[in-house]
Amino acid sequence: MTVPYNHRAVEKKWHDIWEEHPVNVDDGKKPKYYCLDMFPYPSGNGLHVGHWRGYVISDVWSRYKLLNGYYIIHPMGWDAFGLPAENYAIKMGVHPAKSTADNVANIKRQINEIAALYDWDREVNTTDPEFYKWTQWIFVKMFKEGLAYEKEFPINWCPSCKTGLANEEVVNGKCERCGSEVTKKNLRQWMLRITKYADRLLNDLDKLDWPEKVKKMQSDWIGKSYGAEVEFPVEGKDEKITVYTTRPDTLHGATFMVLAPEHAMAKELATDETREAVEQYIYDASMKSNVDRLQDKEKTGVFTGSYAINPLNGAKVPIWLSDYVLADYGTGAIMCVPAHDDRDFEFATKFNIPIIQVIAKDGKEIENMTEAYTEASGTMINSGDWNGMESSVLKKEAPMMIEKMGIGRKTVNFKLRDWVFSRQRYWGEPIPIVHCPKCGNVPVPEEELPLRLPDVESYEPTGTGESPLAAIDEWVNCKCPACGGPAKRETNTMPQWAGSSWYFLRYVDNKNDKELVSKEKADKYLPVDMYIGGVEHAVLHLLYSRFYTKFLYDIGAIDFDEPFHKLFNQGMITGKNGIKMSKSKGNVVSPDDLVRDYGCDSLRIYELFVGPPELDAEWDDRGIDGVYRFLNRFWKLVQDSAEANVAETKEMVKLRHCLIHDITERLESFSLNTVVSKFMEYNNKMIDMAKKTGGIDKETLSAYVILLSPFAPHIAEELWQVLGHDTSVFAAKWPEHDEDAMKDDEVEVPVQINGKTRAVISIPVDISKEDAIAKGKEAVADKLTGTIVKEIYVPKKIINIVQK
Ligand code: ANZ
Ligand code: ZN
Repeated sequence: MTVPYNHRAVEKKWHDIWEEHPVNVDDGKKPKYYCLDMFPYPSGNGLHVGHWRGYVISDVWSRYKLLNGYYIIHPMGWDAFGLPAENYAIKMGVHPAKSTADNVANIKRQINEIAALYDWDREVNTTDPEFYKWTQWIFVKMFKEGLAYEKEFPINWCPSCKTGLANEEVVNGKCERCGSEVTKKNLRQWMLRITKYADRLLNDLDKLDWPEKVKKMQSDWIGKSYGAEVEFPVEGKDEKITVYTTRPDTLHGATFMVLAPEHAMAKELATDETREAVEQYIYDASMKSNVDRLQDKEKTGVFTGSYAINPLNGAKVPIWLSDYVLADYGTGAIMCVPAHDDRDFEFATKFNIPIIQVIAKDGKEIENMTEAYTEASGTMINSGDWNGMESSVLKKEAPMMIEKMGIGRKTVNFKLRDWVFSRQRYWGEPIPIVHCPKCGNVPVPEEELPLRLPDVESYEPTGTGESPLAAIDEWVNCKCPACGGPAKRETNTMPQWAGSSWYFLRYVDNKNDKELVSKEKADKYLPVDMYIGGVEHAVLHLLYSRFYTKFLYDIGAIDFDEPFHKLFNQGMITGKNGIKMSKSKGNVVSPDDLVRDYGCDSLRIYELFVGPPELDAEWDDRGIDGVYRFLNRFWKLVQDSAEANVAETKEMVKLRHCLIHDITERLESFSLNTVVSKFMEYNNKMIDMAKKTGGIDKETLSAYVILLSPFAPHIAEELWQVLGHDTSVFAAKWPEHDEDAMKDDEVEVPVQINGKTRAVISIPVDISKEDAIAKGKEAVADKLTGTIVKEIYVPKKIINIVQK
């Protein structure tokens, strides 16, 4: 009689044993493998099955590496500063520190149910002063290096969160957090000069083993473009307007010029007749949010009344203002070539501005243009000296030619902007700067860090653009660290991204109070080998982390300049019909009940079985039954076989090596859902085999158990014991397959007469043609009634006899 599978008993047993005897230990000899999860924000909703999926994927990968002889760094922590905790505090009157701690406790309990290899000794929490001491330390270093600076300018402002936002936090013109439309507000801000790293952030993408999609998103975000600045004199004035263009080849086709309404010269270009309309237009544009401005709607604009002179051919071009030109890109002014640019075409059509073609597609001028011809391919026309040149060639050479003519210069532009780094909110790291009337901005001395976040009575954002910290006089008023005179503390806090930009470094040395990370530990354990998390972080967190890592490399704090060698983005688990799981939609599936009813092992496998790990998948609880049945059947097979203790057969050996090969290959390519289906397929094969042989040999079952152990660690550990092993399955070695053992000795081939299959026979794979045909004829002897005219044997495939 075999013991039935009782997932609760088995899982509880091994949970306790592993706690006493961890399976992943650093013996100082094994190579390290650092497998990192994107750490969670401890929200009050707890984890749903979608979060679980990512953690299961990373744990499977970690355990696989463990079985391949590595010591695994697999830490977990909390990204706990930020708006949600603060908004919750405002609503419920609970201190964010308290609600955060409660949420951490709950999620930690849930995470523990995954039975992942997390090493809780390494835990970090971004809101812990011993952690944010170093977040502040990095800021002070950046300040000293001139990378953190103050600037007043119109920033993205969320009227509902009452705080400024980075460009990266504005999605389609809406606040990434709450979905409100983002407006503009003039505020004094702390900025980080990430643009200084633009080229390195772009070029070093080549070093990374990341999904191409994410690399592309980053390079688009950095947005390097090559072009020229061209200076257009203003008619009747001593001034010039510089435009930025990526298409200097089209310079002869510029029939007007457009300035952003915020351009410094916008107002002075107005004439008496146009002044009123120009000022109205500038005012209206300043009131519009970026969504309104950038959305693809009908173009608006106003003619200033002034003209510029095309420096190449002396043509007079009217100067307009329009909000489709952005103030903070290039020079905030453009030359417009309606024949070859879509937006310019639309604008020119609307305002009746002439359109001059300068590139003849396939050598012909287009009659009745209905849209711009935007490709840089064709022959130049209407372009003076440039006529006859190939546009693509000219595009590359024109910047140099323009420079030689003294009418402009070759330039490079980036879309990447400096990072708006202050938030007018309470729940974040205080920016460690003191404003002294005599000395200006003075950083808090490094030995005085952390600068602790004080308690406040009200977390309400003031809405004036000041943080609630501004209301605490005894905190704000301080002594200048430089001159000792009266000074005031900076009251803005850091954005949520601050802690997450470097937390992965701290895990390997989280108790060090002297350094962010010691040289010794950094050398030993860093950088991250595999990073697993959602794709939504492609340009925010993943770009910031790279920037921080490069900065820390530059100041000698670490000696590598890319944080994450390999990246895997898991897809999202959604509710029915692809709807994102959320409390408000009422479609959140909690893992808790499933763990209770089916066990951790079943849920782990089912999380992988729902679909390719990189794709989104709809959750449906019902499928977990099938996984549960699979584990039950496997359990019974091992129990029965262990008792029967049969010797291995040729087929069992072959199956073993095929299994090892198939599982390893799929695991290596991260095809985790097909790993699961392979396990099921082999399980069925073994059960069928066991019906004939009375059981499966121990070596085959042991290999199976090792292969299964990263996926279903508890049942694997239990069955490993049942098979008579007395150490942990995780101390075993990942098995290797033997190509020869996988080969078939015999193959089944159809025997055909005149192309019709009459029998199927089993023959040795290396049989000679004569023998194969002889055997074939024997099998269909009674049907061979005519004269044989041809005998064909396609090795391992078919025998065909042709008769008349
Ligand atoms: C003339 C021209 C002719 C252009 C043509 C394009 C096609 P990227 O690749 O994004 O750098 N531009 C420049 N500054 C701008 C601003 N502040 N706001 C809006 N548009 C701006 O694109 C650069 C091109 O975008 C520039 O090249 C300019 O238009 C426009 F057939 O100049 B082009
Ligand atoms: Zn001072």
